[in-house]
Amino acid sequence: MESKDTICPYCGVGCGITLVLSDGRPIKATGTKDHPVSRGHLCAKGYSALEILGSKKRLTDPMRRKPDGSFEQISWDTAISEIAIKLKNIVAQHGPDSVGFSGGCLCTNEENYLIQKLARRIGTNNIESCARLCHQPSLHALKKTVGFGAASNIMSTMKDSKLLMFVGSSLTDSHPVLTQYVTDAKKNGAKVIDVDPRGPSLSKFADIHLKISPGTDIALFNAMANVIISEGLTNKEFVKNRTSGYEQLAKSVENYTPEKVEKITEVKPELVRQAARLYAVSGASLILGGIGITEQAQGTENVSALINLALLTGNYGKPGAGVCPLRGQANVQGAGDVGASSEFLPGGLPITDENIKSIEEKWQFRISSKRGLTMMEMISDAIEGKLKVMYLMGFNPVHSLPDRTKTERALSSLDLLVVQDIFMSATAKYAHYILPTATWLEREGSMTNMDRLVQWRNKITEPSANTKPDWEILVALAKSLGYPELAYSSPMEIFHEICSIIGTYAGLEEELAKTHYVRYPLVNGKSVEILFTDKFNTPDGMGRFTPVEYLPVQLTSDDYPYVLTTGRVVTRYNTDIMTSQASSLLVSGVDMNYIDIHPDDASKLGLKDGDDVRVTSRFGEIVLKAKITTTLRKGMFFAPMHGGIVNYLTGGCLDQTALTPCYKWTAVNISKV
Ligand SMILES: Nc1nc2c(c(=O)[nH]1)N[C@H]1C(S)=C(S)[C@@H](COP(=O)(O)OP(=O)(O)OC[C@H]3O[C@@H](n4cnc5c(=O)[nH]c(N)nc54)[C@H](O)[C@@H]3O)O[C@H]1N2
Ligand SMILES: Nc1nc2c(c(=O)[nH]1)N[C@H]1C(S)=C(S)[C@@H](COP(=O)(O)OP(=O)(O)OC[C@H]3O[C@@H](n4cnc5c(=O)[nH]c(N)nc54)[C@H](O)[C@@H]3O)O[C@H]1N2
Ligand code: SF4
Ligand SMILES: [Mo]
Repeated sequence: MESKDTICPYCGVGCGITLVLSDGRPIKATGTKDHPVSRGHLCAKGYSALEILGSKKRLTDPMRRKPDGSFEQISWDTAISEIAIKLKNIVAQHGPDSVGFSGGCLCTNEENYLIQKLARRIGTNNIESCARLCHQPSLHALKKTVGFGAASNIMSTMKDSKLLMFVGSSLTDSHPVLTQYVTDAKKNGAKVIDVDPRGPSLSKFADIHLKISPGTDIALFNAMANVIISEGLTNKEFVKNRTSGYEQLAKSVENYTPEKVEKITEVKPELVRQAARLYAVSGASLILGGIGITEQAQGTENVSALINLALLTGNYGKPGAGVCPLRGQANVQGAGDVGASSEFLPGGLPITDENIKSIEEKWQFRISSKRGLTMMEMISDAIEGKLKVMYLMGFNPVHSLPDRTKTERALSSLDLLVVQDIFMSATAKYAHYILPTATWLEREGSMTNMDRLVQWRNKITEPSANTKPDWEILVALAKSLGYPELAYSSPMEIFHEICSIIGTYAGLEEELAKTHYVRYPLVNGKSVEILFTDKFNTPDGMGRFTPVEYLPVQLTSDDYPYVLTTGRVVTRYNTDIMTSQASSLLVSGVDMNYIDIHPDDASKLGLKDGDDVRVTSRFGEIVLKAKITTTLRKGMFFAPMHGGIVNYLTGGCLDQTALTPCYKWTAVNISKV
């Protein structure tokens, strides 16, 4: 039987899928044996990925909303020309900053490059992606301290690690295929520390579980730095030759003794000491960070505090060491790299006069020097009537943004909402125009995973019904708007332009033509698995210590005394649009609108398994089904993000640097219905 390789459409692991074909149609998904990251493995979502293709709910034709709220089918020409005319009129009347775009983290690099170039051609930097909602704080911290916003080491480096420290990650749910590397590491004698107020999700593997009080990670990481310094466990040579700012860092953590910090973190001082010693002396310690520490009021500082630990102990630039953000969506790393960001130009360049000039020379049009609006700013501006248009490619904000009531109000206020999607999402229902896109198997292009692996995804079948690839839709719209700078005839042509514009992607097109995947950046023409072996990417080559203080956020009150955290389960993906169409993933009777409750809280509140529970926050009220479990801390509750209603509760608090929402920390009250 014929087979063809592709990549899983879901998470940032970027697993290789080998499709078995019959008469040219894919009939079965299996793991690609020699794939450099997944090594033949897939999780249930990867195996089920084909099931969504045949879904009756797929969008088939462009649609326009009628005054009564229903949708009518229209032709592509009508849809594109009407959108172009409306866009032009609104820009002429209200200026380019009245328009906001979102790239899609399940779309290719080429599609994200196109949409950000289109936004900037219109004259605005209002272009965002889902990165704002998860690892933008990691990006900020990494850029500031080591000068490059991606994983320092690749995932297979775990086998060389002697200590793996997972922080705010539910790896077995969120990146399940990576657990094979944890097993390898354990076989080689590695120890595992898990920092998470729940779980441990890594229960099979964790040697030390620091069941921290939510939102207090900085205090813990500073206490670990305090132990490392006070017990003389720093790598003195590394600190002297490779870093700057040690004195300030040492001073800043003086007060963070494990004993003082216990009041904040509720972690026993002896456990903090054990963790710090293990981390410092293992010889090869790797930090893997999830969004449990970034979707927080001090998200960026959390990541900086972790990088301080790696710099103190020389855990950079060697096998089995480093700091790696566990990126979320299949192409969130790439979307940011190619410029789907309101604060960075392609290549992660800040919006400065010098950087604007260098890109303008290549693009041959003027770029705005004003920082764009972040996603949450777009929502607020839409409500205030300043933002008139949103153009969303593969993004479902009604379900995924905090404070759903506010998001719904914002989208209802727009003069023009265009949604490019494969399904009728909660967001598409608010659209004036819905543009149906071909799925990942029906178009080609490159995707960049959390491992810095740029993979070329082949087209397997033709676009179904009257759908079109995202890149073709954007090229057609640009043509209708009269922008010859965006006239492309293939994804490969766009990829060549990306490689010529973005320094870290330079040379990839030749390698990709040979192998179908290549790891960036190339150094002397070769892929590098370990970054920063002799210097960091900062202007002076030094790793910068960044002192950070723990700031208590007192969000709970008598009215809202409990902490709700939200996250993932292994069989559902984000807003569940796609996974809800895969019947093999659905267990009958299992609904995602539930809430995990500790048995002690359950008895205090008079709740038992299966009860309806009223959950209220400052932003809304919902009803969830009670699920009693011992994996939680007392006074803390967990609800999956997939069910669709939990974001009626979240809102308000943002990371102060990256303006990422604090999905991991909402003050709530709980009662029996
Ligand atoms: N099955 C599945 N996989 C996915 C996704 C999916 O929807 N489903 N989505 C993808 C995406 S977009 C992303 S971004 C990734 C996210 O993957 P992860 O980073 O694993 O994110 P979550 O599962 O949301 O939450 C991570 C953990 O943070 C913990 N946490 C909460 N508060 C705190 C705290 O204060 N401190 C610490 N240290 N931990 C805390 C939670 O208990 C939870 O276990 O997953 C990707 N993979
Ligand atoms: N409460 C709470 N909320 C959260 C989080 C949390 O932990 N808790 N996590 C946040 C995080 S980390 C993230 S990343 C966001 C995710 O938020 P979203 O990005 O809004 O969620 P997805 O479900 O991934 O939405 C992707 C959309 O793209 C569509 N799509 C899929 N493939 C394609 C394609 O090829 N082309 C096009 N045009 N569309 C396509 C899907 O049908 C879907 O509608 O949610 C955030 N929201
Ligand atoms: S781990 Fe992620 S990329 Fe791999 S099969 Fe599962 S969802 Fe797909
Ligand atoms: Mo994410």
